[in-house]
Amino acid sequence: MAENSYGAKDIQVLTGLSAVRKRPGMYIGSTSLRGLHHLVYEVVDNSIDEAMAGYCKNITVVINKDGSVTVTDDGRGIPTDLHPTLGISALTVVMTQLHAGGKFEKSAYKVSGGLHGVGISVTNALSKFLIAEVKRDGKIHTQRFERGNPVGDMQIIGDTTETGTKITFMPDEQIFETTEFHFDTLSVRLRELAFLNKGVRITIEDQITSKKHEFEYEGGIISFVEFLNQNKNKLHPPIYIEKEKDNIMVEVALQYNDGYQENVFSFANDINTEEGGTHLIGFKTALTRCLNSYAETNISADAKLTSDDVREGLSAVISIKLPEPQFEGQTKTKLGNSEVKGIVSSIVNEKFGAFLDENPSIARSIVDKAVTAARAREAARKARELTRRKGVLNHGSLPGKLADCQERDPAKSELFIVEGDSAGGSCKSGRDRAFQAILPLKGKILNVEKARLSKIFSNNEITALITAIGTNIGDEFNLSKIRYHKVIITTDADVDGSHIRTLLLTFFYRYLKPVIEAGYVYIAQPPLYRVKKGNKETYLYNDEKLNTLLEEIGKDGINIQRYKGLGEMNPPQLWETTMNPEKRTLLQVTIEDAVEADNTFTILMGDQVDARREFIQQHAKDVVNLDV
Ligand code: 0RA
Repeated sequence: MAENSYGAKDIQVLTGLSAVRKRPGMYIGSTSLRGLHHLVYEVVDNSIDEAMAGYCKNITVVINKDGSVTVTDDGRGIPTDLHPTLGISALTVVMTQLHAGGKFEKSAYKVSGGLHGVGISVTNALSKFLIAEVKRDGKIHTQRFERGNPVGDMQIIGDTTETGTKITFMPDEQIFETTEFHFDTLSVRLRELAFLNKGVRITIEDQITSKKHEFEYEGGIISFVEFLNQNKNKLHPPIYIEKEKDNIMVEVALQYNDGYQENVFSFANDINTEEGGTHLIGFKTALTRCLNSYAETNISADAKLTSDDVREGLSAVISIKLPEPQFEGQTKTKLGNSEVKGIVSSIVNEKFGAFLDENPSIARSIVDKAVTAARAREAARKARELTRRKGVLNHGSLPGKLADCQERDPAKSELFIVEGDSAGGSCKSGRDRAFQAILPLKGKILNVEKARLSKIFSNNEITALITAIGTNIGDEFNLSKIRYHKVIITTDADVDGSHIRTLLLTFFYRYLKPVIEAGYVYIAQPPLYRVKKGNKETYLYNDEKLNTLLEEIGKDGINIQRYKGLGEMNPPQLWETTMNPEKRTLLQVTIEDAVEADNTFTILMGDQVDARREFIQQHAKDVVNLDV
């Protein structure tokens, strides 16, 4: 855009985006990894809108070698004609103005506008550069932006018979804490979008690691539920409910498996409502009511199934589309529209109720399962009362083997969970007792996948862990009672160590999920090698680093020690390499992928021997690497 063509109207455009740069959190939630990934979603949401309007079939997302991302679609292309009031191309307006919807509004339920109701201009504002390429009206148009500002006018660079939009952007390191996109995080969300928008083909490719996934699901959320229940023993084929009422479109797919975990995901206008909301409440209410009512008329008159009882072993997806969603809650992922609860519950009541009446044998197996759950819950309650009376889980009586720290402020305290007494001893001697506590756990902790709550409470290693952490679990869980803001899983770099780490993560995932979500769970990174040449020694944390080093300095006169376990390091070495906050690296555990995590745990720990064998064979390479 020529310097002299700026006028008051353009200044207004530019202030719009400088607000985004000044307070990015207001528009994308945060400037952490989560916010970074939002940049991609804001663009993809527009492509999804095109697909839902029937104009687009293929969407591809590529993480480029330079760290930028390219999103391409074969939709109609962003309009490129002169904007009637602003006097600049519509492309420039869409890219530089917040809420450039208005005249361009495409459908009643459009998802673009995303989680925070913004749009593609926000991605532009927070990008070091962005290049838009639009194929439309027989021409290829392009325009470059830097930190939201156009760098020159839109150009026509060629002819084409195709239509579509290609957006390449580089996140601005002045804005984000990190600018490195995670393939897995993007992949999970894009898969979700492919489930929620049946028929769209979404491809994601990482040119740095050469990973590539393609998603296309003709079954929509039915495919989603099948995916959630893969590798599980299903009680019946998925049940699908669909109905529109008062301009609100409700879709539900559900299927029970013979396990105990609940896997229910809810969406409003394709946004994953992680904090739930009125649609989820409506669903749960109706589910409980239908099953109680079926049980009362057909099985026993006094069925008293709770909502928890009917959700054991349930995998379900609730997806609603509504014209004016209200998002509330900490992460703006809780649906607030009050009218939705009644609409969803009446639709589920009607349709699921009818399904049960028409399918008595399936109805029977679901009710039987819920009744068993109700009994188990009662038994668990009794067991819990018993342990509470014994004082096992009471605050104040810390486990005997916990070597606690002196610090009392949880924000400054760290807990190392260490495998075995001998490693525990070394860590105890190596630590800084002012703020570091050590809890040694014996061997393999209880396999939590197969155990019910009542059994978990009677396992010594588990109760020691729960008491040390301080939050309790289940109904009594209270995050504010946490005793350490860093709970660090410290296991050996071998097969056993990785098994114990998986078990601990399973336990955290199932019973202490908010502790992971709060960012309090970490994995320690003990070194794999110590390389000594003369009196110079270096610790190395992976095989690649070792190879690089050996290439650099050659093998002559070098002493390499491979650490099989923490026990092989003396206490000062442990401090130096693994525990000293100044030197160590910790991996923070996140629940980026509750679905994926659930699958891994299920495969590793569940009943399905074939799936487990296959998983272990597929990952055998990694396991061998760990145990050279
Ligand atoms: C405004 C209006 C129309 C389409 C789009 C924006 C649009 C935006 C993006 C962003 C990525 N891909 C996109 N595809 C389309 C409607 C255009 C029309 O009416 O022809």
